[in-house]
Amino acid sequence: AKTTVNERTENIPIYECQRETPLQHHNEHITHALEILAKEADFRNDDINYSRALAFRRAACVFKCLPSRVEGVQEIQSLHNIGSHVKRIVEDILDNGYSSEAEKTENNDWFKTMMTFTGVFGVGPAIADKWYRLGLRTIEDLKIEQTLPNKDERISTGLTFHDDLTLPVLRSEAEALADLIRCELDTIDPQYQLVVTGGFRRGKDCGHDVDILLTHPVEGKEKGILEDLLHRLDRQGRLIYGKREQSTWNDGVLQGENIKGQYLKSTLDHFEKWIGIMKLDKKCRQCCLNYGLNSNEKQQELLHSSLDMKKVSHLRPDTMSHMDPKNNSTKRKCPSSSSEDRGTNDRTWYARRVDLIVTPTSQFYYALVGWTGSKHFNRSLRLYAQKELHMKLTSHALYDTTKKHLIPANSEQEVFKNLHLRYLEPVERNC
Ligand code: 8DG
Ligand code: MN
Ligand code: MN
Repeated sequence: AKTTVNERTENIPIYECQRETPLQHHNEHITHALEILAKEADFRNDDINYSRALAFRRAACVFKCLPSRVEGVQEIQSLHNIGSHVKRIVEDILDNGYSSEAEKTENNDWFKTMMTFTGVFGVGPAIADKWYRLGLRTIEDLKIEQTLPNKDERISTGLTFHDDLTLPVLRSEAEALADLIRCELDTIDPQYQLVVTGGFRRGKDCGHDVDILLTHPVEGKEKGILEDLLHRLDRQGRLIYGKREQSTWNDGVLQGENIKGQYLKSTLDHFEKWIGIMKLDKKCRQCCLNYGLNSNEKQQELLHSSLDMKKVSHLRPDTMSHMDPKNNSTKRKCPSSSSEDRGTNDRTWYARRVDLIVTPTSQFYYALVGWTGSKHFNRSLRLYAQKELHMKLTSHALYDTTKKHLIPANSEQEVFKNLHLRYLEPVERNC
């Protein structure tokens, strides 16, 4: 007999980290609307709306892990994390094909402007809202308004390279960048290891940046690598802008003043890192057809207008050596450095957002889980650790607050084991 969605889903575990959330799922028509409403709540930037955004995201996550498309509202009656507001939204979608509330939000002037402005590197909801209230609406408005963004070098760089930075970074570019850095590291000390984390490690085909984790098997030898590496990249003329942050980690951090849950709100950690913008040759963009491309229409358009389609990569994430920290890649030939800046249109490179993070080897696997994400998955892990195990999880460590000691991990599997959770592959952490 055919089982109903109810029968198949009533045992969905409470925490997102206890269940598989694939990249592609069956309820995009619902999650799209919920994510718009979550975004809008985020933009409002206060405690009440923080909770509202979380509620929309939690609900969206439930729909992402359902085994089939929801066709009737009775199917979701017994699901947890679906409140009356979300039920009304789903009902509207099932009746009319779309959510009038989400559509209204999408067409709202403030929301549209907030989307545009927070899309600029270095701009958060507070600044975006300030600009909105000054009557500014478009990127052009910001560029003309000399006084505002130029005060902040980060924002002015974000504006200068806005077109590039809103062009999605492709997997082939993440690979090329990793090759380039791998090559430099090899000449310094081949024992240095790097792994591409973030969305690419979760199987995404494109993203807003490249997140790279760096480490060395000898504790302490990771210190200084970033300075050395950045110096080399700078000499090649690859750095456009960047801010290097020193490590602020110490043993006191893990007992954590924020144990009450404040740290759940923030993804910030204490690693030495570089948050910046690099030049990457245009020829590094190769279309990747293995996974379904992001449904976002703009991305589709951009993909097809500006891509070199000659080479189509069929690499899946699990076949890529960079994505597996244990698979030490063989030495590669250094790709040639990018050519000189020759103005905007005929230049040979794109500006790309890059995060480089340095971790001591003892914290590597916690860092790997943290920097693989998703952000919501991390939040769920941390909440679960705190509520169910009385432990504090960060991107640095797992700390048992009762026994007052650290729990080490020598693999990602061990991180999950320490948390008494079934292991989830990175591609199953897309909540
Ligand atoms: P995208 O770039 O493909 O659009 O998405 P993403 O790769 O999932 O998001 P991200 O903003 O690049 O963040 C990657 C992960 O890094 C995310 O799960 C949060 C995590 N993370 C930490 N610590 C920190 C931190 O200090 N700052 C930031 N921005 N992210 C951090 O574990
Ligand atoms: Mn990323
Ligand atoms: Mn990032």
